Amino acid sequence: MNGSIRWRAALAGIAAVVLGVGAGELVAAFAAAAGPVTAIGGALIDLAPGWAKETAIALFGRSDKAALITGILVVLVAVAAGLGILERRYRRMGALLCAALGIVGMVAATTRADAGALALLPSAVAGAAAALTIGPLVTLAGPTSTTPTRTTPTSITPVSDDRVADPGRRRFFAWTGAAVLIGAAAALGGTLLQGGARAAEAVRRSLHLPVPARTAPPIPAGADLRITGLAPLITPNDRFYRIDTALLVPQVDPTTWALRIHGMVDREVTLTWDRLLALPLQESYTTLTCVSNEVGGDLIGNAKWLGYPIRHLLARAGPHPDADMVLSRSADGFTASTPLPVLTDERDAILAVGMNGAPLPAEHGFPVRMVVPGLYGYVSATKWVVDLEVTRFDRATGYWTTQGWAPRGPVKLQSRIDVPSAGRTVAAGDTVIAGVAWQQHVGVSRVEVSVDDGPWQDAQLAPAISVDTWVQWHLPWRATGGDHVIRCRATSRAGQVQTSREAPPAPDGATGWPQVSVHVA
Ligand SMILES: Nc1nc2c(c(=O)[nH]1)N[C@H]1C(S)=C(S)[C@@H](COP(=O)(O)O)O[C@H]1N2
Ligand SMILES: [Mo]
Repeated sequence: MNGSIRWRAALAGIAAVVLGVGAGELVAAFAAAAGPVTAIGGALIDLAPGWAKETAIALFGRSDKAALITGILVVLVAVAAGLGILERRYRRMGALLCAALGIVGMVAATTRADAGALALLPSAVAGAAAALTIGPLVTLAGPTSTTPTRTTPTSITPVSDDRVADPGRRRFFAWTGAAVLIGAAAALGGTLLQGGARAAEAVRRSLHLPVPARTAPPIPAGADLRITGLAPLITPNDRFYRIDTALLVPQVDPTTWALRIHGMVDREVTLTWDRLLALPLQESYTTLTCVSNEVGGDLIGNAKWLGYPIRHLLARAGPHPDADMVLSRSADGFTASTPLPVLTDERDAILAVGMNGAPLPAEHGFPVRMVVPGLYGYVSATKWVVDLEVTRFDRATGYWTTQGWAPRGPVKLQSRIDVPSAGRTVAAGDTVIAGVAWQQHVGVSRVEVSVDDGPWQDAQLAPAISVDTWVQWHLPWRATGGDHVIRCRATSRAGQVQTSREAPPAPDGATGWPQVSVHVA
């Protein structure tokens, strides 16, 4: 057997596995999941008997995790070399075993306590990348043992000649070198990105928000009707809708976070995390809505926010009289255009740090976001906010406005039927129709329901937390057999009746009456 070809096959195996692991670690950073090596390491820690862990700690101390990772990498390199040699002998065998290694990583990933929806992805990608590259790289290494090779005469060709004359050899080293470099760069990049993510998450978890200087008034009795199928009055953080342009949730370290207020102001103001937390923070309930919400849609949620009024910060900066807009900008470059008067009037437009008693979840803007009652999120609710530029609507444009959406986005009067849910079969007899209605910062004074185009009947409104939140409503209904269509419409505290005119979400919010079809058996 040709020794140098065997070495190259081993090298090809290593290169393929390095590329695979690198791809896996990079994907891990974007999938917010453990990389293949970390997943296997974590599973090994769980599987290892107590004495082994203690020995490792005794031997390596606080470097025990680094030692474990190093150990895994050494074993992986040895296995990879073997796979390359195998692949040369038995075509596809190396590729198959690369895929099998990927599956081992996937199984390991499922055992992690923090395994998310994308937990399997990094190892799947790693296995696939290695399996796909090992064959071609081994082919470049030289003729396989099954391919007829020139025998004895070439074996005695001087090595130096071989080096100079063999372009295949150069191609092999170019490709393997490229695979190793790309894999190593991806692994490094992925590890750094994951490290950043973990650092921000660790800070978030260990964080204790200050006690509010002003707590929210208690929720009125009966505000939450607790009807099965009806959206709860307060939306739990893990059920709160999420809308943003961020493929990878931005990881913002609060200790280095700063907000700059500048533009058409008398003096620039910079706020750090510590100084923000030292301010008298206040709680407020505000319902957040997305302009993309269809009639009947669920891109809406209600939470208790903790934050500091933006108007006080703007007052410090001193906006110029001819300014009419604040362009807020996030750490990842999203921008929103908010009318200046909305941020300077008495409403609870805040820089929020807390959501339902916890620090903002990363995907809802940790460490700091804006919450502004009365405006759709795209023109007000900037998450991961780092910059407020006082400017004018005729000088600057927010992210979605450049995509054709309206520059200003006041929330439109809307309502939704949650019970009975659409398409359901309902048992005949006494039941209930229930839902929510909202027009933040205006408030809802009435909701009416019509069954099968019959007369409008007044639903009973639950007490509202405030005009800044949605309100629940219900109406007893004696359901008779057959198919029925239920519609509703709200009236605002300003006396406006929800329009029946149907409009799509673009450019400034959907309108029309929600309707639900049910079958009563
Ligand atoms: N940084 C950033 N902030 C953002 C967005 C975004 O894409 N990036 N989307 C906005 C939109 S369109 C909405 S509706 C709300 C949604 O907030 P949520 O994801 O916390 O529900 O965030 C707003 N803030
Ligand atoms: Mo939105």
